[in-house]
Amino acid sequence: MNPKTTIAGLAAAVCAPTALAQPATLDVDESQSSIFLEIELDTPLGAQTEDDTAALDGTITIELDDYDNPTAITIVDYSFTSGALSYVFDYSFLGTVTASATGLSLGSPAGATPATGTVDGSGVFTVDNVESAVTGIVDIGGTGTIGGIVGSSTIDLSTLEQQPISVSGMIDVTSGTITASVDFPISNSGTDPDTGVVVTLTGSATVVATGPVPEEECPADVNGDGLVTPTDFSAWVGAFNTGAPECDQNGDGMCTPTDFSAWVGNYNAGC
Ligand SMILES: [Ca+2]
Ligand SMILES: [Ca+2]
Repeated sequence: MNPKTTIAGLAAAVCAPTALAQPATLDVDESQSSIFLEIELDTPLGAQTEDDTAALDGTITIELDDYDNPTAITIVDYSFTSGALSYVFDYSFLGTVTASATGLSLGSPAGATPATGTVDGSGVFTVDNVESAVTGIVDIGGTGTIGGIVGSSTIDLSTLEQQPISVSGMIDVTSGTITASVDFPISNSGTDPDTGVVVTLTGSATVVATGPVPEEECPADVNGDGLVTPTDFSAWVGAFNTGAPECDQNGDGMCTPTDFSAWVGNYNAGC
């Protein structure tokens, strides 16, 4: 049998730029991304709140159900790091407390489950139950009476209880480039066991990240010329004979005769 007769009459299909759902890794634009962190220091001599900001760097990996008209977004993982933050709490004649936050990072804990949310027609999205791990060291020290009360304490943020967060933002796909503007809330508190001083952290990581729309997978285009045509059949036969990766049309990791009917199916599906 001439195998080409098997597929005779199938129109050649040009691979459209629509991508199948697959993850896209976006780079954080440090010039547009920052962490804002407020520290409330609750001491027997009163509570005070100070804030500071620093640039943020890192990556975020997302997946859109449709890179042309997304209706769902999955946050696969993310990892952001910031520069040091510093705080001065002025207790007037009672002295001064200084705090610094170093080694700050915000990201998905190891083994986190990707979380999915909906995207509306204008690209606005919310994703709930995003697992979050905040790490970093907050060092606190002081002078005068307040310094004596607060003492010198170190809070390791990674030891505090970590709760899943709701992440919101805006997604835009233009000319093959994805731009995500995302707000990650930060909320945590810790108590120094020796002094009873309560340190509460509140803030957010505001991230603008960009990256290319992932390359589409087009398994039927075995010869990789960007077109799905009957010549891909002979290319598939060649891949079958040599056991090349392109032979595997059903994605089971093996090159077997069943991949022939899978190729026909992929051919008919186009790209
Ligand atoms: Ca081809
Ligand atoms: Ca296979």
